[in-house]
Amino acid sequence: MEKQLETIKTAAKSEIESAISRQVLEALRVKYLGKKGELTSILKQMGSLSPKERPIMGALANEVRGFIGDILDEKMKLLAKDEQIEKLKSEAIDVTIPGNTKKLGSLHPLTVVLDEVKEIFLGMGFQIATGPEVEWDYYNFEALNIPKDHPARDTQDTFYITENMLLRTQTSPVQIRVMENTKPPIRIIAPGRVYRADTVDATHSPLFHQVEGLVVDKGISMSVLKGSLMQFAKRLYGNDTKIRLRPHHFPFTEPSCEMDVSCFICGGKGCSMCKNEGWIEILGAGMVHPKVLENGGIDPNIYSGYAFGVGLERLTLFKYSINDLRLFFENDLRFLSQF
Ligand code: 2U9
Repeated sequence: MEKQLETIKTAAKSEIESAISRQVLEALRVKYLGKKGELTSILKQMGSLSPKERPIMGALANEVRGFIGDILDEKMKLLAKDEQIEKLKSEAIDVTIPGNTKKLGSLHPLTVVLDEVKEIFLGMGFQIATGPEVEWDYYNFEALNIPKDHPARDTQDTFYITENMLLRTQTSPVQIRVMENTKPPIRIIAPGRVYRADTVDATHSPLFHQVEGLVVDKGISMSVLKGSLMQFAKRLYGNDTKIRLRPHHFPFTEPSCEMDVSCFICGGKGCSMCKNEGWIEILGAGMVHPKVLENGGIDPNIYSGYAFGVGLERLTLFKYSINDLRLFFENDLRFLSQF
């Protein structure tokens, strides 16, 4: 029996020492110390010993039990510590790994410039007005003094839904609608998409954006127009910007003009941007035609007004020295992410 106990002790020691996990150790505890374990089955044989041998074997068995119990506990602690270290290692955060930066989008250049234009006019007391892109022929042409046989119908050819319904060629119909239901003073800008049956090239697109403006009040004159549009030009292109008005013709304004700004690249000396002119044309404007005021339900004998129209693409091309308007519509991120 003594030999059996020694064998158990040696086998238990080697198995416990080479155990690789706490589950394996638990299994060894059951194997050696459990109710049906090897040590218990030996103790059960004690009855067959002589009264002299019994206490000696009893003491030896207890010593083996204590020994196995101790090395089990010790090994258990050791493995728990190892597992803890492994866990900490696997959960450790490497603060030297570069972070996952989220790519931020940016505003479209047309939106950037439109926001700037809005800000400038809001600062001068204007309100923002909008209206439908699908318009009646009446609001887009007739009310603006462009009857069916007018040559301006050719330069503003558009897409027709029916004979009387079309995609608007300008945002002017918005101003007619505002005049119809607003008593002056009126001070609005109408930004929005407009359409023309044009072939796409570097300076033309069948869809583009306009910002038009309308001021109607008593005593509005050409000098009010000039002062306001000069402020607009200075705010958009810098305080040193100069303007000049050249006579022009539009069916809806009389007198009419085009406004040039001094070239913001060369300051007026002449360069490739201004084609050596020193000036760049940015908008059209004029005093609202009396007939157009009447069409909007406003008495031209009491009120007068000025209006202007500007192409947003054109403003933006100049602002960022871009030479092809198609870039605005192609959604190439190499272009768009620069703004
Ligand atoms: C009402 C009365 C008058 C709006 C105006 C222009 C001059 C003009 C062009 C700019 C570039 C069109 O996009 S473009 O090709 N527009 O030159 N627009 S005056 O006049 C109005 C508008 C509404 C009731």
